[in-house]
Amino acid sequence: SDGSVEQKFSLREVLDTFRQCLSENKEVYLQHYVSGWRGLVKFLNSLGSVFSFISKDAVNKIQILVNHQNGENGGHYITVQSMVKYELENGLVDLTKRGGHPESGCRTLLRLHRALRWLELFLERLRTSNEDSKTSVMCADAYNESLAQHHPWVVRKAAGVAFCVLPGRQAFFEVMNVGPPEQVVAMLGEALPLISEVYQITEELYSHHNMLDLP
Ligand code: 1PX
Repeated sequence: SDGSVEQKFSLREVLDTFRQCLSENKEVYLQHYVSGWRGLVKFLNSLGSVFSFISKDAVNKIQILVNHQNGENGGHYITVQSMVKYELENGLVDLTKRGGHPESGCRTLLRLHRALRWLELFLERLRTSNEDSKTSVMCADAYNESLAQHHPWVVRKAAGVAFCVLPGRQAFFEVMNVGPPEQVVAMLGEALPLISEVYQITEELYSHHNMLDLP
């Protein structure tokens, strides 16, 4: 809002939380992962209510993870690695079909993890785009290459409609509140390797435990 003294939302801070995600021995801190997503959801909400069916689902998943962290077994939900170990060793994950554990941390995080791949692809397209590039097209291409493969037709259709009302590249860059386009591009260049590393580490962990298709 104009004239307000409160710190303006900046995507830079959000992407910085992904820097804090990695521990020294390359484990992924759940707390920072979750706050990264919180910031992204805030950004999404600032784009308008057409996107609320998307942010609602993300918020729901964030809340499930937060509940695990604050629950009586919260001590096991410090890193993604410790969460996976704990839930697997205690039979808390539905591995082949949905059953007694529809809200396991593992299946919930997997949904955000897949969305992180979309983010990585989308941001890379934004980074290398030019003034004539269309955000809707970049977003749809990134989606089709990643998340769409895990979504039923009706969700893909709704997502496609939402992409069409994305602001153009210039307005989009302004909402990011990072500065002039060159600065946005530079920030993306810094943030992308971090996001990519977090994604890669999680992907290898899930693949190692055969959990890439959790129901
Ligand atoms: C500078 C760019 C920053 C943009 C930040 C945007 C943040 C986007 C946050 C998206 C989070 C999406 C989480 C989706 C998780 C999911 O796949 N859920 C589905 C499966 O869950 P289930 O529990 O049933 O197994 C669920 O069915 C999802 C439904 C909602 C629709 C998801 C559409 C995802 C489109 C992602 C692209 C977001 C476009 C934002 C445009 C900027």
